[in-house]
Amino acid sequence: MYHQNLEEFPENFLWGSASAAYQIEGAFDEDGKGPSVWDTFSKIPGKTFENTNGDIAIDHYHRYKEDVRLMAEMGLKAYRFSVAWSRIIPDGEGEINEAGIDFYENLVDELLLYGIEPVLTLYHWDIPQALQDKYNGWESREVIGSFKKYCKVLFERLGNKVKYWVTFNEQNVFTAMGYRWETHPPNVSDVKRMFEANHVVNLANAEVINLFHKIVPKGLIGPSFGYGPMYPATSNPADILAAENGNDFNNSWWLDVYCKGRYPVFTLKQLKKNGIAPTILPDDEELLASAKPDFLGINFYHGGTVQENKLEKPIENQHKERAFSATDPYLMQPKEEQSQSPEIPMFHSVSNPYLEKTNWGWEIDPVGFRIALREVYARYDLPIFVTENGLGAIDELTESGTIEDDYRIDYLNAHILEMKKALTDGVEVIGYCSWSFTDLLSWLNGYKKRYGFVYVDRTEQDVKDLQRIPKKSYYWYKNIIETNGKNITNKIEVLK
Ligand code: BGP
Repeated sequence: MYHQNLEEFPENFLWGSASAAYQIEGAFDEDGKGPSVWDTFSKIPGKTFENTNGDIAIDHYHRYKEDVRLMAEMGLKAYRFSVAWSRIIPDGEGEINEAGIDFYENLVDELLLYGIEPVLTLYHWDIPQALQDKYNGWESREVIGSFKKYCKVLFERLGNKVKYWVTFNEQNVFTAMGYRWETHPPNVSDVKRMFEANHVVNLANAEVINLFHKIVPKGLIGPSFGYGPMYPATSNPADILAAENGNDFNNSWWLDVYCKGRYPVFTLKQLKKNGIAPTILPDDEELLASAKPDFLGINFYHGGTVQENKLEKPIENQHKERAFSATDPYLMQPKEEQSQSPEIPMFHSVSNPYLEKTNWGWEIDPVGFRIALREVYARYDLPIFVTENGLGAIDELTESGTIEDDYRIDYLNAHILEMKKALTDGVEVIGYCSWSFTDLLSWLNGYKKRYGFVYVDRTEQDVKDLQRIPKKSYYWYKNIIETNGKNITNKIEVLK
């Protein structure tokens, strides 16, 4: 669809920015906080870039007022942050830690003082270590009750101040990284366990959405999903089918459950065939169908391109040693190997020749952002809140003390322009949070990979003074907010 004129953003559009507790707070054991799985996992040598961890991070816990002041000076309309469960209930299910609640209440009050809408994420990957040890974390249904207890505390204490709530951040990412690729806690590689844990998270998501609607009837709640459109590598119908499979496996597997209350048929059947489908009890279906999110949070970084899998070779990096051949069809594989690669008969991932990549190899795809917004809106018919989008890059502090991050401005401008087109197409987008406001700890890439509008002066090993320095992109976004996106055009004018 080509539009000669783009519609303006709605007056109350939530121009925001996002963060997550472990990536910014530090104070990992202060004021009664218990350890989370990330406190433990990041201490395993070799798991993170230069063994970085969030013990201090950017010390937001002690400097939140300074950070909020910078948000206010920028004119930010919304700020998405996450609550560390183990600050509120240190062992995950027992005593409530008032000091933890106070911290978030103070943060919320500070935001409201400046007219910034708080957007609270309940779970951004940091389950208390005690629950991991006692129950095996998300693999046990016991944890659903613990999560409900924690959420109830927040609903009751902050429900009158916070309107927008996110249940789980990128369930697709933390379950895959944690239970399949051994790159996040709990450091497991087992797809059967991944699908089981994922199902428990689905149940927890449904339970807390229902609980929220009872306790905070005027609030709005939804999950934040890491969405990527799936492109066929060619117009060969076999590749189109592969892209449909890819979409089913990578997106609908979660979004259908959130919004329709059931798993997509084809992927579920495939998993059952391989003996790796989750255990779904009769009451589960009723629960999943009963929970209705008010909006969908969409995090957008990149999509993927796929082709028919002729079973001639495995998906890149998936089978480290084993090679497939045409005479060695998938169904002849030993059960254990089949179950480790559920995608193999469905699609095969390839690189997209039309897209450039970031320094970390992520495809840059602004048009894909518009496609993502349209696909999600058309399929689920819910307002969309973009809860993350941004560019991870190496930023240099110049001798004159500035950060000239024009590449980030280009990236954000291109994406916001496509969002404006999606809006003109007819998608209901209620807000946009860039990732991230300040620089912060990248889960696996330390402080080298930066996303913020505000530079934080520290390196992996040297905490320095953690000085906050607004980058060029800070002033650019300030202007975008001031003009409610009117200056988002094909021509970039950087204002300072
Ligand atoms: C998303 C996470 C964020 C953030 C972002 C950038 O998946 O929700 O928490 O980390 O990705 O990721 P990275 O730091 O790995 O580049």
